[in-house]
Amino acid sequence: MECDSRPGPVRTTCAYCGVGCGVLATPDGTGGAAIEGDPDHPANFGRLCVKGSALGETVGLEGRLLAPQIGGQETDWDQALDLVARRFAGTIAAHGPDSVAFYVSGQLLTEDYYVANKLMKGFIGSGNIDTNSRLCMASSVAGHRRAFGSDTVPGLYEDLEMADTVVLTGSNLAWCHPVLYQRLAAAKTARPSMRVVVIDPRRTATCDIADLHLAIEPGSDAALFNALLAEIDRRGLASARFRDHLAGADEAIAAARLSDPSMTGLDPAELARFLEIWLASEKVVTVYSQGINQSDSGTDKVNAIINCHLLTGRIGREGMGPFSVTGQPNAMGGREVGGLANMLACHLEIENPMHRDTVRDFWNSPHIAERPGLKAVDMFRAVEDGRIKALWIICTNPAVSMPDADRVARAIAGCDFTVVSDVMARTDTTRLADVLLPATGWGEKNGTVTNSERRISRQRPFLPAPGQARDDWRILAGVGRRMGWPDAFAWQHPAEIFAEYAALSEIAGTLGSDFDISACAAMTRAEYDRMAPILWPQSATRKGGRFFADGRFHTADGKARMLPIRPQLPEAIADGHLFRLNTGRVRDHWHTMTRTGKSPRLARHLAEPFLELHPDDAKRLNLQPADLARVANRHGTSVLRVLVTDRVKPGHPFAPIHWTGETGKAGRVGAVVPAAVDPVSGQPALKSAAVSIERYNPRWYGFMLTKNDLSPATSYWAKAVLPDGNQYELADDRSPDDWEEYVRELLNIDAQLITLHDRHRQIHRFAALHGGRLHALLFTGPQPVAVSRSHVAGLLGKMWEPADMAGIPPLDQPDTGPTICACAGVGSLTIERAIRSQQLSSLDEIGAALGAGANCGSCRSEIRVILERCAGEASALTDTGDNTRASRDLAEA
Ligand SMILES: Nc1nc2c(c(=O)[nH]1)N[C@H]1C(S)=C(S)[C@@H](COP(=O)(O)OP(=O)(O)OC[C@H]3O[C@@H](n4cnc5c(=O)[nH]c(N)nc54)[C@H](O)[C@@H]3O)O[C@H]1N2
Ligand SMILES: Nc1nc2c(c(=O)[nH]1)N[C@H]1C(S)=C(S)[C@@H](COP(=O)(O)OP(=O)(O)OC[C@H]3O[C@@H](n4cnc5c(=O)[nH]c(N)nc54)[C@H](O)[C@@H]3O)O[C@H]1N2
Ligand code: SF4
Ligand SMILES: [Mo]
Repeated sequence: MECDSRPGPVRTTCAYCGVGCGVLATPDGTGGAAIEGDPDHPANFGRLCVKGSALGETVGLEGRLLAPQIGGQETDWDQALDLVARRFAGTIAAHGPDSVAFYVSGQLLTEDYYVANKLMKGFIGSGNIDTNSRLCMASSVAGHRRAFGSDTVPGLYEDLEMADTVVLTGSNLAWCHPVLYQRLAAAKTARPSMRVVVIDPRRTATCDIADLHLAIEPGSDAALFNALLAEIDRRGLASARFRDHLAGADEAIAAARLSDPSMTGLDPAELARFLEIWLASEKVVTVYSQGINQSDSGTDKVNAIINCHLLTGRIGREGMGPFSVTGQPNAMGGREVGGLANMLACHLEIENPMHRDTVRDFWNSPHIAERPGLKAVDMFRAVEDGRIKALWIICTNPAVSMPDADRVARAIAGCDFTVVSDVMARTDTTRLADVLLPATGWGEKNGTVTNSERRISRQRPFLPAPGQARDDWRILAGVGRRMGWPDAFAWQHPAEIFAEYAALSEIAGTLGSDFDISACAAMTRAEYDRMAPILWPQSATRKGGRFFADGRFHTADGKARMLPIRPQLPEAIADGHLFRLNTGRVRDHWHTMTRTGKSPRLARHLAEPFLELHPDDAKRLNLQPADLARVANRHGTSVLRVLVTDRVKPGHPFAPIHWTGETGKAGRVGAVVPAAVDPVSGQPALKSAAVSIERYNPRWYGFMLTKNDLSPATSYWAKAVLPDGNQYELADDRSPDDWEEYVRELLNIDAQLITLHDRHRQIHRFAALHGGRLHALLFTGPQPVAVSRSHVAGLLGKMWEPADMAGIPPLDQPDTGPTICACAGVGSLTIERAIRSQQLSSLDEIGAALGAGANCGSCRSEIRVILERCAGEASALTDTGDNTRASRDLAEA
């Protein structure tokens, strides 16, 4: 174990989003850890969001994969690695290097990523390594490379604080980059003249601090930024200083003039206001994320944004620039090491023969990939049709997160040989593997990550590696050595990998690469262990800072490229019965929930997969709040709880991406997302699936709590973890003949069963007791079950009382309502009551009275909605952001 044994907290970096917050972890000696924000880390200065604060709840060993498995049987590392090396080598010998592939992840550490890339591109000699960053950052990478000649994020986080105008487009920063959002919100409070514009077809929590929200027609961002570009030109606001540093300006402006601003669906006054705000101040930052990238014209959208910054010269100086925020903790690091199928390490290019030779010479490798490998969607197609016969999936869950997810899952299942490295034993993807390899996870791993502003921070271990778990780099190196390259994969410590990488970056720097961290090449292991967060570049001549203020870019002629953009909306949906499904994230969960799903605190906010549906659509479909909807197309089906809200536009429902086969029966939205991709970047259009929606009419609905972990045999279920068990939303197509027998089977227990039947109303309630204590509780009925989830969740394990069967708190015990503030555990009804009884009128007063919203601040926008509702401004039900609220409000009615 390489655990930092000094007393006191270990400095590390959060496991989740690309903000890359510094964390102080103090192990509790029993496998857990106390977590605090690192006050000295320049990303967060001590702040953490709710996911970061709850990290300590997710490091437990429940569900961990602790030993290698072959065909479902535990084995040892030698057996497993020998088999992997033999099968990969055999496949390559018989079918060539392109018959194998790695599919990796922006959650790997840089050192892991470097080794995977070296093995595939340098030694196996194929470009077939791609990453989930293809689903995430590829359009930004392609847009940067087209404009700047390199994948460079020019600015820094502090630019958001220094700007006079911050535009957030396709970004729900409040929920997805919460600490950066908090920094922005604080800057705006301190300097109220600052303007914030949010561009998103949905009204999200991010709109809370917006002076202007443009609910544009989905996919129309390029038309909006083209309108801006044309206006910049019309008003003569092009930068004279920058003119000689740009190529393609005339063509870009001509294309912008031709494009039609009405595509955005905005009324002219809104559009004019946007142009006014953007043009009024020189210090503008335009932040963008998946609403831009995950589109079939994602790269064009990126360049439409960058065009405006280039033409005005608003780039690379304090408080200005285009700013693509990265999603995963090491999405940026993966781009740097060449994790994408079309890149080499250190931002060198696979298409460039000199770059290829340089990397091959440096690695002293037998080959180097001659051409880009298959991008994620194509890679799984090649797995499907047998061109790829051996596949290694590392640190990602493609059976859930890829578009056309059912097809991807079938392809993986059908592959001759699939290896999956994960920290968890049971995921939708591990289920399909021939060989499972246990990786060390956050808190155990040792290495570096790079955040959205190019800051490299250390992740340090503070827990021992459990069972036989090994670091991902070590697993990969073990296979490399076994495949016949002992010297190239001989590292003993991640510091050695980092030093090798830094040395390669020095050579890359001489070839003109922006990514040069050669100052780290001579770092000793002790220095690496102590390394403070640094911004790249770090070379003899440059230390950190912004890029491009001088107008020098990484293209052959040094000029930036402006691109002529012809905006394209997603293909029109001809069939009037179809909807355009938008997908994205919720505040308290991380992707496929393998880690956040372990935290009862994080499960309280949104406990079930849901569908945000506009009231007009709901009416048309005869759907009431808390009904279930079947969302389908020819690719697959998903069943989701209906949340009626005017946050979304008619025809454009929204569903979260987090639910899987482990946490639900049919909540995987990837099943209905087609695999259409952006032609330049290969990034899938994950925000606009054409789907049909219909009411799902089960025979009965149920809500169940149990101390056990079950996969109910009902036609619908969704699970959320409780401190002392699990809760399940249920529905089924068949009514049992004998409820009691059915319930015993469902609960899989032999316990005392207390029953309550109202056969006339078809309502049945069951309590299963062990020694008088509540082991399980089940409520069923012909309508969505209306009980107070927060109340009954607290009953598990307590002595049973008849009142428990009511499902609502007794009169002397006020109902807390669904959790709004996960940090302080405060529910919506508690907040409402306090507002009314104590006449609270501001977020600060609520924070002082209840603690709600006073810690990480992630819930402040939801609290504000409750405040407004109490002031009689917003409608009930539709606006708290909590789907389970829909069911519970029925109870209140
Ligand atoms: N809580 C939480 N935070 C996370 C993650 C998580 O799983 N949970 N994941 C991390 C990762 S990997 C990523 S990539 C980031 C993603 O961070 P974001 O990109 O901010 O998150 P999303 O919810 O995917 O999508 C952002 C918004 O794009 C909007 N949108 C959809 N179509 C369009 C369009 O055509 N134009 C515009 N302008 N907007 C559109 C959606 O309505 C949505 O609100 O979050 C990171 N942070
Ligand atoms: N419809 C739709 N689909 C989407 C998106 C969307 O907005 N809409 N967003 C896309 C985006 S931006 C992203 S980034 C992807 C994310 O999608 P995924 O990458 O598939 O999601 P995760 O749940 O983060 O998967 C990480 C896996 O790695 C495991 N793991 C965690 N730590 C380690 C480790 O240290 N080593 C190893 N070996 N394993 C580890 C986890 O248990 C988990 O199984 O989803 C994409 N899919
Ligand atoms: S904002 Fe939250 S999830 Fe993102 S790095 Fe910081 S603490 Fe982690
Ligand atoms: Mo992502």
